Amino acid sequence: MPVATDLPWWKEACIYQIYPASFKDSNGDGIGDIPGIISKLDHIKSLGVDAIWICPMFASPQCDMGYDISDYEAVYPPYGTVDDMERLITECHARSLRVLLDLVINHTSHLHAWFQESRSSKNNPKRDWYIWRPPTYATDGQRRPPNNWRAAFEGSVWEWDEHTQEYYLHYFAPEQPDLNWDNPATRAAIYESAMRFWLRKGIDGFRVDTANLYSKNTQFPNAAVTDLLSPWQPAFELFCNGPRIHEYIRELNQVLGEFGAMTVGELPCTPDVAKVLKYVSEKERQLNMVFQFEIVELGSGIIDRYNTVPRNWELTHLKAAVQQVQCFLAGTDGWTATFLENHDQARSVSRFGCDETPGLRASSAKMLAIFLAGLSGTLFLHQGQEIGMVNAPITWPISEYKDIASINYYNAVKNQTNGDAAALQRAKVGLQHIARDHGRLPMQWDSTFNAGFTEAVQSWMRVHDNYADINVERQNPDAGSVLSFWKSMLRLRKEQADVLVYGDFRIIDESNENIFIYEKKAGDKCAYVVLNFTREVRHIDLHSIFDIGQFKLIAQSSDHVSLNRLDPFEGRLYVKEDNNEAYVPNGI
Ligand code: TEU
Ligand code: CA
Repeated sequence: MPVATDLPWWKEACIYQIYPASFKDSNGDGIGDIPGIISKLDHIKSLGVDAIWICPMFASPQCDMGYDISDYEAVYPPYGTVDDMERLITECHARSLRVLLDLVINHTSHLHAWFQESRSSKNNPKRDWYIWRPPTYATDGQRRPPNNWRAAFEGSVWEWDEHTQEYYLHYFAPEQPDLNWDNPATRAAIYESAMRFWLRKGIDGFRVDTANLYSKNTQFPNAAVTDLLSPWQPAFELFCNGPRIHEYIRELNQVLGEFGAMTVGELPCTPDVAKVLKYVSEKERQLNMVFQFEIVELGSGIIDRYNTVPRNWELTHLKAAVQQVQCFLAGTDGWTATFLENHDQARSVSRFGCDETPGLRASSAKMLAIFLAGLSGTLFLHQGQEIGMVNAPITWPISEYKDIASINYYNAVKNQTNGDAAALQRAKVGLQHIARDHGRLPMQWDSTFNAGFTEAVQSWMRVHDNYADINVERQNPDAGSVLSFWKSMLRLRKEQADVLVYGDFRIIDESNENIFIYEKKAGDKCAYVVLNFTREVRHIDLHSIFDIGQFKLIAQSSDHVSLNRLDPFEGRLYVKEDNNEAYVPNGI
């Protein structure tokens, strides 16, 4: 059984993600801000979480909502000031909440002083801080970029610079030029400006953006042609896990070590367990844990993420993906991060549950809470998930979508099809299902105008029409609400941390496409999580699966439990206590 003092704080933690633009507007300009976050810390604390992760609040022209940073040491003025951030850190620590910031260091904004210098001339001392290449020429004499890679937000990864007659590399938007990590001076400047500046202010760690993208394959080989309609080919896999990546991440970890700070890194396109372990194994000293994408990418289009339809996934695939992430808990010295939502994802109720009626929405939100709270690893909860917020409805026009990825995808379809109405309708269906916008809708605080998010008439992003039904104020006093359910699940997760946070995970019914049952085990202690992932009543013989007489039902999403009959989207958590001494939870 784990002993409290041996454990770092973050293993048993639940970390609450805040999207600053959409959390709480304190001054009526329609944009969330840091004083707004401070005003809601008591709500966050009341959930029973241990830390917050704030998405980028740094100075930025906001081409990609702050993931394009023009000054790491300044705050985006509509969000507040560095002083506000210092106050936020103090106020969090006063409530025993730790603070993680977002570390976006694969690229900067094109307006960052480093890039402005770099692009000013070929012999500027910072020229080599970004990745510049001369053009190539096709047989017809046309100027061509060095290769055929498609950027994450459409178009080529290479942008032509008239002034110095070279291309620069950008894996994301042209306004997000990639830094050259092979240059030691660049790395030193990143560590100083993006990391130590904030670590010295007392933050407790970082969520590390695109943690496996920094090291480039400088040969820049062409990607295989899979999209015949476009000159630019999907290449994200070729962006990842370059030759020097582990050297860089280890170096980054040394900087964090100076401050005892923790990390959770994003690890896209890396399903391979051995490869993941290279990053998260304790003896490698690289990252404490990573976000893997196998679960949240389920049902995404292959060539174009948004080229898909609702519920385009099978439960057996979800099971396999969960297995792949949970396997780090048994027999490795790694760790894992558990999540279903973030600011790049649609709402989990709309994707994995059902948002069609208030009843099914609430049941499936609770079922998903049991599902997540039963899984091992560090748990991440995205703002609004605690009240069961759902995707924007299909009736909203495309103009309500503000994300650069959504807009660029929609425009690409428009250009490729000459504005074909059916193709555009399909694009909208895909976006309504998995656009990043859904996780960015304003937080629903109460049933007053604009959900109590802002007093402005115009919120930066439209508030969901359902805010009078789904909001914090309404759910708080209601013992049967999704919010109360999440609070009780987070409490149970702490009480049963030995088996729920640290236990070994095993799928019981691998081939069942309707019901997901998994077992958690830690020594003599054992738990079973039983989840109906369908909108129909399902029958099952639980006796044939485990000795139910020895187990206690400690969480249930339905009001009435009938042993072998599962309501639509019903979830249950059974635990068999061992007779050992009580578990000592890990304090801050
Ligand atoms: O996301 C990086 C990333 O890999 C995602 O684009 C991911 O592939 C996608 O969401 C599919 O699940 C990070 C940030 O989270 C995102 O908001 C930024 O746009 C991006 O980096 C660029 O900084
Ligand atoms: Ca504001």
